[in-house]
Amino acid sequence: GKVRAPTHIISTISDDRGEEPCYAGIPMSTIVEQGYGVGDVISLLWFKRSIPRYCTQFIEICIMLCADHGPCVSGAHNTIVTARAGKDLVSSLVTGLLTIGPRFGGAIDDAARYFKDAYDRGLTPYEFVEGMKKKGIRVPGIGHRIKRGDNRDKRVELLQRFARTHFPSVKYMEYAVQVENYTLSKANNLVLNVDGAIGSLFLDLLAGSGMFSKPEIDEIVEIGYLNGLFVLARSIGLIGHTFDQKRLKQPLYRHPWEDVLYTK
Ligand code: Q5B
Repeated sequence: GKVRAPTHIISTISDDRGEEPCYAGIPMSTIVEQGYGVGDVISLLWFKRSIPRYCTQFIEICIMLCADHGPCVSGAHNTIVTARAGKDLVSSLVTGLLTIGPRFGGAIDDAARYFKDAYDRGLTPYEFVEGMKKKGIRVPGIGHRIKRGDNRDKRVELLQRFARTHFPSVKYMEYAVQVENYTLSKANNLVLNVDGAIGSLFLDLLAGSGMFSKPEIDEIVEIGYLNGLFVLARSIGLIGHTFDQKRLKQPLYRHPWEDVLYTK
């Protein structure tokens, strides 16, 4: 029989060899003519399948409400400083993206991992939070620099409202809310933040949609797909900040001496 020479690359998500590109087997003409959205494209290329409309709508809402959060956050600040140093779009974008991590925007995967583990093991919020404290680990998805118990994050409320209306089950999100109730009893800044809301609700999407097997859900959580949502979304805002600085012809940024504590 025929012997296939081993290939250097294996790829399973898209195919550009035919008349038109296909995403997870779906031809581009179908994607365009049947009105697929960005949520569908993300699902095809990341999860290799079509998922129900409420799920792709949820993905699109995550993208829209994480697209930007003003000029003062770590990512936008880096991008603004870089654009003002005269650097190009890609350099300005990636310097902002590089700040995304466990403290800023990149806590979604860990929030999903820890909430899932705690819920699946039946831990009470007290056991979960105090257990994390003993290990010296901050609860991912909890806490914010400017949001408070009496000044909640509207983005979190919008996600919760959408999910409560459209998802068959929101058990992981309700668990995250119970955790928030407990952390808020300790300090007013320990709210469920946007990373925690997306992390817990994506678990509900994966578990409740009937589109993913248990091993697939475990793999998605283990590999860490969900920070990708923040990276993708915030790129939109960071690109905007780059154009904004260039349009405004802003000069080289230099931090004021008065705002530095020079000490020995
Ligand atoms: N404490 C977010 O901290 C922040 C605790 C905690 C237990 C916690 C912190 C944190 C986990 C990571 C996370 C996503 C660094 C945040 C985002 C996107 C954004 C950003 C934007 C956007 C804030 C004061 C006291 C200390 C701490 C304790 C704090 N967090 N304990 N679990 N999770 N969260 N990140 O205000 O006894 O005094 O030592 O790491 O989920 O990034 O808009 O800005 O869209 O761009 O600096 O929304 O919460 O508070 O460090 O002064 O801590 O609270 O141990 O206790 P802060 P700190 P103590 S959303």
